[in-house]
Amino acid sequence: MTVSAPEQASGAGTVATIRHLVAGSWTDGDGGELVDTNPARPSEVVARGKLAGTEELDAAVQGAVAAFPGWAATPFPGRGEILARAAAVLDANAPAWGAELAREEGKTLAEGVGEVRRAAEIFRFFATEGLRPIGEVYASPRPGEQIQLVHRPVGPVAVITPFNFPIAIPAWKIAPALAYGNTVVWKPASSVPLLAMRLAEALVEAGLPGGVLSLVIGEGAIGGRLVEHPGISRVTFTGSTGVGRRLIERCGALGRPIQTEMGGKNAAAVLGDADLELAVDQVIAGAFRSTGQKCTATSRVVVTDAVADEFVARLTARADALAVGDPTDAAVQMGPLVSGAARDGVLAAVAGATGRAGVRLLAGGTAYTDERADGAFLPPTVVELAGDDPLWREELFGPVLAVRRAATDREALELVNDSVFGLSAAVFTDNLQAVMTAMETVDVGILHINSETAGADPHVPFGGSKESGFGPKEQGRAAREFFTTTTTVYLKASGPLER
Ligand code: UN1
Repeated sequence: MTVSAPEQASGAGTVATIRHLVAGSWTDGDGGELVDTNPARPSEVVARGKLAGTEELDAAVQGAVAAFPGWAATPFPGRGEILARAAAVLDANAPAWGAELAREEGKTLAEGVGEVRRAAEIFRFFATEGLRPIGEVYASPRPGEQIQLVHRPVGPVAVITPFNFPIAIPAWKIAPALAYGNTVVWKPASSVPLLAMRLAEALVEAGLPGGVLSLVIGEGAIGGRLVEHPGISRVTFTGSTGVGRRLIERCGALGRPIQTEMGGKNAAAVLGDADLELAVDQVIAGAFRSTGQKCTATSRVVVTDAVADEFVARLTARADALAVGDPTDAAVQMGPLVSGAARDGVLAAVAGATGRAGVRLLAGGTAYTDERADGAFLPPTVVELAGDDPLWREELFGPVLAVRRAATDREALELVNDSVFGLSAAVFTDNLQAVMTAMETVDVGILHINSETAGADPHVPFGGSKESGFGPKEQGRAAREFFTTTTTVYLKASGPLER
């Protein structure tokens, strides 16, 4: 099949054309218009084109079904070499694609380039996955028999990804899906089509056979159709808890396995003996990198009374001092939110809270009136709460940090658990008893001792508890659980060796 790639790297001022990769060919889309804009300067168009329509989606799934037997039967060096080549393409393009990421999504240039390199790292990890053990052998209670657990690919997988890590989250779903022999139909958030095309482009350049990965850029309805499509075997989703829950219900009705990575309201506990300089540094990074738009972002802090005044004073000063502006400017530390609508939603939640009893605004909280007013900018915002409040409970997905004080270290750790979410938490202390208590009682999927709540290494499991996640964990060897199915084989010869 002929494949013509999208045009080369688009710098400031250029407008890329949105295309979809359907069963091995780049297509123009037969759905509605899509205009992808720069959230720092909404009048600047980054990419333009058409959304995918239902015919393209159906062709993509058919392509994935048709390509599956050949890809599943490809011995692992063949699959691994393609993933390794894709990693090299990602690395080579990291500066250009990282800049596009900053322009399209709004995170800083350093974070954008870092994210493309992280995607490369993920592909490198999964490129060698075929060299690791792929099954288990058990003893049998019967003579002459062995029991083997064999992992097999599951079939065409639907991958649905959010805007906030436009290339890393797709990489950590697509790389293991492909490494274990599955084919993929991928629907990214329609606000980040350019970076989605870049990842697909890297895999095409690496030699991925047509149909093994299709990219359909569409809105919610296309995602819904994809999830329910009869050709799809499993669904992996990262996004909001609301959408995730609806997809879980749909998949439940279809008896279709689904893995979801959803919301977070991650707390950092700063205990009485904490290194305050470290804690302030890490909480600032956790709360405001990516403009707080990470499911792992620090959005709550509990600080023990003994150090609360000093911690809050230092934290507020640092938040006020962050440089907010165009994320492609290397001196800027925090860019805009993904869109004006996202900014307005966060602003409304903060404005609503500041009228309530027990809520004290310490930093930020109001929109810019200078040259940043047109962009989706918000200042780093810190709010102190005297007790419970919606700002304590609801995920805002923006640069807003809610602080509460606790009388004791024990109470601080208890407040970390005071959430329906359980993705990640951080505890700042060198007190071994507090660390052990946190390890045993804090109900989260990821626990950081003396580091920020965000971040995920590619070789270790990632995912949350409570309402943050559903189904097996992602990344590292944990990814095998979702992207393979097992067959327990009772293996016995039918008779003696000599017949
Ligand atoms: C990170 O903390 O670096 O959607 C990654 C999210 C998470 C990824 C976090 N699934 O923000």
